[in-house]
Amino acid sequence: MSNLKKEILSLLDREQFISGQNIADTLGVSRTAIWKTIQSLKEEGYSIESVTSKGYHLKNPPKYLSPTALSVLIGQSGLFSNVEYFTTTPSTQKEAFRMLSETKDSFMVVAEEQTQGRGRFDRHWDSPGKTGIYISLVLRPNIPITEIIRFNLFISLAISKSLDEAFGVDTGIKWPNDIYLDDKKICGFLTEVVSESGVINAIICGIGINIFKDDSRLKIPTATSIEDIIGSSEKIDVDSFMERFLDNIEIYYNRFLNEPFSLIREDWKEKSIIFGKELRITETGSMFMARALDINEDGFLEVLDEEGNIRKIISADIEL
Ligand code: BT5
Repeated sequence: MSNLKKEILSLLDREQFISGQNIADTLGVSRTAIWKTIQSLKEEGYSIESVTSKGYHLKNPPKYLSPTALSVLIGQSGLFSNVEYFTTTPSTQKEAFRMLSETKDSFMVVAEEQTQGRGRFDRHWDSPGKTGIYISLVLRPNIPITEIIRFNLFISLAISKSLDEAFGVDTGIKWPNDIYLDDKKICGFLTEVVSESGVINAIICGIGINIFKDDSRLKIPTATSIEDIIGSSEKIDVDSFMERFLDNIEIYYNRFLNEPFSLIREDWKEKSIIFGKELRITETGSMFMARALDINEDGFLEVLDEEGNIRKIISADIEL
């Protein structure tokens, strides 16, 4: 990502104009270079107004994600060292796995569209272009693999809070790996791990979030998007969401590394939508009805089945 783009973006203001000469002097580059870079930012979706004798000002950020803004955020991140951005790719998970050997750091893969997006158990994840956010986070904790179930609890809270803060909604967590809004799925994530001798080498967490309306999603009656819920795309600012998201991922990832689940248990349960309901649970092919009792320190869900037995579940499909 061009540094000049980032630098120009940091100088452009929503309220006032800045002259091309002023930008050129501040950054020590030619006015032609400024002009070219502004054109390139416009192609990325930035609405930049230029008025003779006044200069430039930022009217509106792009409607969808901007690779430049994302790269600025990653530059400020205490967690990720790099972001790999694709306009289209088969799957960000696939790319993330491919890149594992290239670096020992934590990084992110982001795509505007996935042609072979996948869910858990190789199910399909609908990923049409510029209507959702498709991300794979690669994290490198040096901890036992048994900790991974707890990871999902912390990460689900980070995603849910980010959506609430950025879009003024009230999402719910459907254990183990869905985020719901108004009884429909707005986000799904899957956590995969590479480990050696029982110690995690990399967590590859793939997250798909539906932002804008898309007709292809109509075939999935359980799916919804932010635009579907808030009724308009006007107030949707994807870059601001990414800022909240990266902050929260960093906060909750650090909490995951340093704190027991008990410290976020009440917050998590408040966001959970599975308690107090009759659940249809499918676990390794067999189905049973049960009610959720609690979530334990290790992230196992405890349920009471119809025969009165308490069962501990690690991962399952749950229908409400
Ligand atoms: C998940 O799987 O919910 C995890 C989805 C993870 C997707 C991300 S996107 C970035 C990264 N790269 C990838 O290739 N994948 C990850 P699961 O619990 O198995 O849910 C899959 C089911 O959700 C499907 O069988 C559909 O019923 C439904 N579904 C598919 N696409 C959807 C969408 N866009 N929104 C809501 N529901 C969807």
